[in-house]
Amino acid sequence: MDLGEGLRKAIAKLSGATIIDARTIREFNKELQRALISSDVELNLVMALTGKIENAALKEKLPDGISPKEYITNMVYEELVNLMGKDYSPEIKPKRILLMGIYGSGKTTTTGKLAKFYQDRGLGAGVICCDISRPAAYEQLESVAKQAGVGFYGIKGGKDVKEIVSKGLEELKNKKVIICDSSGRSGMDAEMITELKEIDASFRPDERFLVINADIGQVAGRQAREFGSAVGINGVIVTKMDGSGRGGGALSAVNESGAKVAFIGTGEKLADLELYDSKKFVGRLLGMPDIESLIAKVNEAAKSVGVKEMTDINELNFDMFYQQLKAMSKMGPMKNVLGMMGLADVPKEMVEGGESKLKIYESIIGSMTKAERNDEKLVRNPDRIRRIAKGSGRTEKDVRGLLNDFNRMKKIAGLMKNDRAFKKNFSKFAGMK
Ligand SMILES: Nc1nc2c(ncn2[C@@H]2O[C@H](COP(=O)(O)OP(=O)(O)OP(=O)(O)O)[C@@H](O)[C@H]2O)c(=O)[nH]1
Ligand SMILES: [Mg+2]
Repeated sequence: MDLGEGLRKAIAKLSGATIIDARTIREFNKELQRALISSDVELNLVMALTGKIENAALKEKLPDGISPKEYITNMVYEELVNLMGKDYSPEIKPKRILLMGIYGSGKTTTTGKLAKFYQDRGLGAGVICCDISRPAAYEQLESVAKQAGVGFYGIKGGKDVKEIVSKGLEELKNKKVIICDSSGRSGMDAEMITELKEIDASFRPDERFLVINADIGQVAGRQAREFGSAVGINGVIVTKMDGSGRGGGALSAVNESGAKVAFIGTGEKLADLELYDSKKFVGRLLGMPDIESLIAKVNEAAKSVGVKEMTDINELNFDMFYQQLKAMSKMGPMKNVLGMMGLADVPKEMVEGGESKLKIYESIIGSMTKAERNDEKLVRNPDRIRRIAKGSGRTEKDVRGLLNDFNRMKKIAGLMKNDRAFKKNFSKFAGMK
């Protein structure tokens, strides 16, 4: 069970509660503890958090007009945000960045992701291979750099990091952001530290990041401390947040160590890098809509299929609706998209149902005339419904279903800016409540 699922399960227990009594809060806390501990959050932190919740929930009077569930969810949200740290916003300016970390933590992949991150923001980027330990390190980074479309420098078989750095800086002198990838080892050792210090002295980085695999959970705290005192770090990049059940443990431990989480890696692809924002992270875990990320994703997908930006919701017609459906299918798996909408625990059948619904609607809209696509009122005519159903090989009920959804979408789009209303209405739209 992942952390989000556990937390939402705990919160679901409060659904029917009309008052917060000691028993309710204890049962809730037990679930909360189980979820956090199974995600490898340090025991002391877990106990402190649930203790705080118990105290506050039993002492404070419930404000008017708010349910126990809303009240406690909000408290858990605030406490988890504290536990998981802050947000990070890097300065978008020329700089040198050094990445370090133990073997296999994701340094080389992240070097490429970061280079792309800055290049996408208008700063030409280049990477230097200072991994002199692993045989294929040169080729791997070269290929990553090529994919990212950024500059690359390395010396195949080279063993002198000082030489690599000075030649690399010369070669990449036209690049605004330069990122240096370094060797990994199975643990912190004297050789690694010496090598890092040598790179550090000639590369003179503005930022040093420790790359950590989320799988190591609370050990991340110790690692951040060790690298911090041996070489000095400006922050931590936690990778493999997509596959690890221990991400919560890693994030909270890094925060506890006093280091900052700067980015998180959420997949193997170059685009799978996110600026860390504990509010967003916790919000997603608790099933709160992440409208900002959703809108960014929608815009990105819309751009990729050439959808015209809609300025007035009344302009929405079937052509646009069709384009939007196409864009939606480019936004990635329905499950992730629903997660951002705050609907993380939608049953599997419904997710699949949603996916096949898109296909049905595509075929129905494909059978409409141009006039019908522009004017939804025409499609309300029973003769036309019959004809469109026949032409698309669908039922008349399917066509009427599309009309309903189209109209609901029109209403919802108008409400998109208001989180709560959006969530409520989206749930209605998707027939989930
Ligand atoms: N799912 C997932 N996989 C990742 C992520 N980041 C890296 N990986 C994968 O993890 C593996 C190791 O990544 P590398 O970038 O080679 O790690 P490294 O730290 O450079 O490894 P060494 O150079 O051997 O120390 C690769 O298979 C990557 O594709 C991530 O955020 N999510
Ligand atoms: Mg590497």
